[in-house]
Amino acid sequence: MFLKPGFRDEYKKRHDQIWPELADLIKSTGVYDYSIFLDEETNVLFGVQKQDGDLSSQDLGANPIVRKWWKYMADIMETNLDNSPVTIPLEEVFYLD
Ligand code: RM4
Repeated sequence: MFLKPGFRDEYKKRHDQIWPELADLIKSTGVYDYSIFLDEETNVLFGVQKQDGDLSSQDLGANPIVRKWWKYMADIMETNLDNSPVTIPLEEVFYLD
């Protein structure tokens, strides 16, 4: 994902105060160990999460809570026309168990 420049503190603040209903929804989908890291040089947000199932947090766009969150976040992130964050799936090139 991509943060608009200058919004590091606001992005962190909003996630420190994540809506309980959104956190509950994400967890109930089977997503856990979910972190988002920011590269402050490029404003790239790197999200990594484990899934107990087939769905990731980005697959919940039909849910009204997620739609509301994406709209809330749209002023500080690069988004698609439906307010979903622009994302690039990454290829795993190394894994050590
Ligand atoms: C991010 C973005 C993601 C969401 C997390 C909680 O800023 O909106 O889609 O999974 O927040």
